[in-house]
Amino acid sequence: MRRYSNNPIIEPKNIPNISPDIIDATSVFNPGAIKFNDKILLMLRVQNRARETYFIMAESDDGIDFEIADEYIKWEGLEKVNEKIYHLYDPRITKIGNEYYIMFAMDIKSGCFLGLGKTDDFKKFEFLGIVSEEDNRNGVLFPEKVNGKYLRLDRPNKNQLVDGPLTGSEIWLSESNDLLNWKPFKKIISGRNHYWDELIGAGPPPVKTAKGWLCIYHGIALHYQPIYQAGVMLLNLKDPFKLIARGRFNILEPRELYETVGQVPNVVFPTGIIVDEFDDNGFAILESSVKLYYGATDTVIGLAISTIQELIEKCYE
Ligand code: BMA
Repeated sequence: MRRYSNNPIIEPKNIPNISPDIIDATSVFNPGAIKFNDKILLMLRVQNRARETYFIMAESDDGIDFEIADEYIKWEGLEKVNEKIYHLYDPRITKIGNEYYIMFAMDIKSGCFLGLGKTDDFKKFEFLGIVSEEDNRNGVLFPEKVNGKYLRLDRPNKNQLVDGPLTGSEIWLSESNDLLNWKPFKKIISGRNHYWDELIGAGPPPVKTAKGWLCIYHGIALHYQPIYQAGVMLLNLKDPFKLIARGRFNILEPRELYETVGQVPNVVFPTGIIVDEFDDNGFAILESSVKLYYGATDTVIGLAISTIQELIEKCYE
């Protein structure tokens, strides 16, 4: 992928003070992205100096210069969780029908689970519920039902890193009839030990192309310190549990200073994708440009650019 030349596009200093909770923000990263009313919207993950997490909306005409809201998102219905909530983070936004769904990780007292919210105007946000039974992260909804079921990629957390978080080495496809109750259906891919993607997790929502569902995921190489990178895979359109191709090489890795030095070094973490053009049947056009939004070092947001065609080719390399 090609980095935008003026990366990072959003930094902590761009976050307005939202007194009394956010003053002189520490970091802004791992944003959800979606097109809405001809604008590109990002849902920013912002951390303050208390290391508390907030979601803040940002909007742009060109996907580069963003205007950041001066209030943070308040989820209606979050009070129905009767357990201490520490953080909601890493939102992924998917449009299904006329609704916009946001799936995010929730650190609560009993572990890390997937939460689901929705909005139709990006002004009012409703929390729908906790939607994973087991510890899980990186939940990403498909933009339409397939074979009569809602689908998502997710990443059960089953690997305990020494001195680190509970993480995972498998991306699964789960299915649901109502978006609230989910059943793991099939494992899609496993981490490749010794290579760039030993631990893995889904990235932005899958993109429908004539060649299959194009999915960007993150992979972690377990060195002295973990290195977070991004890669691609292609899933069968009608049976998305069937892997068609998976790239050997990563498509983005920490190289620039803002990707190597920061709160958490050596992290690029893709969470938002904007595809410019779709055909009348809802397939991304091969020549269409793709904007990938990613968190870098858990500190700033970067933008990287490619095309659908190039990303599909990378799946086969
Ligand atoms: C992962 C997630 C991400 C984070 C990354 C690097 O486990 O928690 O939110 O960006 O680690 O710290």
